[in-house]
Amino acid sequence: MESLKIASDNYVAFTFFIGTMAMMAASVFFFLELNNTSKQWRTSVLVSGLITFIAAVHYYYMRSYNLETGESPTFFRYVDWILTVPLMCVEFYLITKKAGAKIGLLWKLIFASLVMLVTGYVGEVLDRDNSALWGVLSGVAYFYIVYLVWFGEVAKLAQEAGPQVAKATKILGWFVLVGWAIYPLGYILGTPGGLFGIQLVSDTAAALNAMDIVYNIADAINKIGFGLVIYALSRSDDATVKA
Ligand SMILES: *C/C=C(C)/C=C/C=C(C)/C=C/C1=C(C)CCCC1(C)C
Repeated sequence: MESLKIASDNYVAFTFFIGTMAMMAASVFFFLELNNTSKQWRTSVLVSGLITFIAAVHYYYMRSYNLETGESPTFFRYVDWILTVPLMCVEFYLITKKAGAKIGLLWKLIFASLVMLVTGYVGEVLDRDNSALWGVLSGVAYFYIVYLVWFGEVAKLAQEAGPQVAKATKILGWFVLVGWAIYPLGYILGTPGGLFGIQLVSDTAAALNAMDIVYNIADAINKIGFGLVIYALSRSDDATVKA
């Protein structure tokens, strides 16, 4: 156990701590609810729990890493995203499966998410001088996911899967469009070339702090909120009729 204290003005450490607790609590909730979930939705709710659980473990590490070194835990952050974002893609596949979603759709979503995250990592860590370029590449993959969910295959299948799935997909679409857009904002704050070469926060340490706080808030909204939408779908009427 650490004996390191969190200073009362250390908002970065504070959000890492709250993030750990929130992810842990959400995981316990999703896992315990599995018993009262209809068979048809059990895998989806299980995946919601896995997403918050993986995040909880990473937050636990990120929290102590940040406290001990005072640095931004970029590596753990990206490992976490590389595991959890594809799982969110699995959720889109699972809820549209009953309307005939094919495995190819799942691979498209997963591939786009990996391109988005790998190029982001390169820009944030390996080639910071060209972070604007990598950010743009990452953004292209991001908008492809937005397109699939809002207008492409996911949207069409969700319509066919019935009103409850259509409604849930719409809400998840907002998460992807608005909730996920918070991350590029963090990237712009934290990298020198983030916004086409303009650095918004001039002091590097302050910029990295701002980035961590933005990422932590975004994770809580996106991982727990996303899971709760799936949970609500599993509780909606037409979903349980067939159980
Ligand atoms: C639970 C974690 C989630 C939902 C993480 C999502 C991350 C993104 C949508 C990141 C996107 C990025 C861009 C679109 C451009 C700049 C680089 C990234 C990786 C921050």
